[in-house]
Amino acid sequence: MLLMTMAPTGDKRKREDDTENGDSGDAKSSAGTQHPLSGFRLQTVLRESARDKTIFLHGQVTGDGQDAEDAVVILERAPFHVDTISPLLANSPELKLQLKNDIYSVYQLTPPPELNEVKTTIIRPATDKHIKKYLRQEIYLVQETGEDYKNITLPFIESQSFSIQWVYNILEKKAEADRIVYENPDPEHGFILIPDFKWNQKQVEDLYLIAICNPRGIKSLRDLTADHLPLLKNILHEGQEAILKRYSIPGNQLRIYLHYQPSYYHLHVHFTALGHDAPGITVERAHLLCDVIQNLEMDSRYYAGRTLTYALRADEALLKQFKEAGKC
Ligand code: M7G
Repeated sequence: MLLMTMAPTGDKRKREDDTENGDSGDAKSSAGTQHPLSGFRLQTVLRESARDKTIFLHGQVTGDGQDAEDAVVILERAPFHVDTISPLLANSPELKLQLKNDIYSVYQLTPPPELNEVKTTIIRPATDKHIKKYLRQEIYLVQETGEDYKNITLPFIESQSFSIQWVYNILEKKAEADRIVYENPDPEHGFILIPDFKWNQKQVEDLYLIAICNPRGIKSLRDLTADHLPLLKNILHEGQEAILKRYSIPGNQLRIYLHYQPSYYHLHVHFTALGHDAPGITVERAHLLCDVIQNLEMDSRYYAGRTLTYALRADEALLKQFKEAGKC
C-alpha cells in the first residue's frame, strides 16, 4: 500500500538529519550545509546484496578545507509503489529490447528520475565500530549468563558502546521532531514513536518504527524489571494504537520486539510490518515485547538472571573478551 497521507516526511532537508550523529553533538554538526558526500573516495565495499539491492560502502569525504573524514554510505534501491507502476510503464521513454524468444522478451526500462530513487544513508564521521558493524563477517553464538553480563559485557559496553547522542536529539526534539508519530511525555513511563531511519515511509509493506523510552539509563533487556512494566505496556498498546491510526496497520500485523544485544544502549523497541523480512528479526537477536512483558510479570529479575544467547561478529571485541574468559 502506498502512503499518500503521511506526516511531513517528504521534507528533503530533514531527511539529511536521518544519520547517525556520531559523537559530535547536535543534529546539525558534521555534514553542515555543504554536499554531505563532497569529494567522496571509496575505500572498501563493506557488504553488498544483489537480492536486497543494497550496497554498504566505506569511503572518505572532504569538505571545504577540512581533513578527510571516514563515512559509511548505504545505498538501497527503493521498493516499487503500486500506484506509480502505470505511469512508469506507460510513460518511460526508454524501453530497450535485450532478448526476444517466442513469447518471452526482456527489456531494460529507464524510469524517469522521480521513480528511480536510491535511498542513501550516510554516517559521517563514521567510527571504526560503524565500519565493522556493516562489514560482512563470520558470526558466532555466545551464551551470556547473568554473571557473564556483570563481569564481561557490562564493563565492556560501558567502555566501548556507540554514542547515543542521536537518541537524545530525538528525545530533546533537536532532530527529527517533525517525524514524530506519537509521544507519551511521561518522564518515567513515556516514549517517542518515530520512523526508523531504515524506512523511507513511502509504503507500509516495509513499515519500520522505533519507540524510544523517555527515561535514561535503561541500557537494554538486561536492565528491565517488573518496575518497567507500565513503560513497556504503554509502548506496546499506545504504539499499536498510534500505528493503526496513522498507517491503518492493526497490532496483529506488527512484529514488536527488542534486540539483544542492541547496537545502541538506550532502551528502544522495534515495530516492523509482520510481512517484512527486516534485518535483525532472527531468533538469536529479537525478543518479542509481549513475551518480555509476560516474563517480567512472572519474575521481576528474569532478564537479570537468565542466560541470553546472541551472535557476535568475528572481529567484535566483545567476542574476544568472551574467548579470553574461556566462555566460548
Ligand atoms: P539497535 O537494535 O540498537 O541496533 O536498533 P541495530 O541498528 O543493529 O538494529 C537501533 C535502531 O535505530 C535501528 O533500527 C536503526 O536503524 C535505528 N536508528 C539508528 N540511528 C542512528 C537512527 C537515527 O538517527 N534516526 C532514526 N530514526 N533511527 C535510527
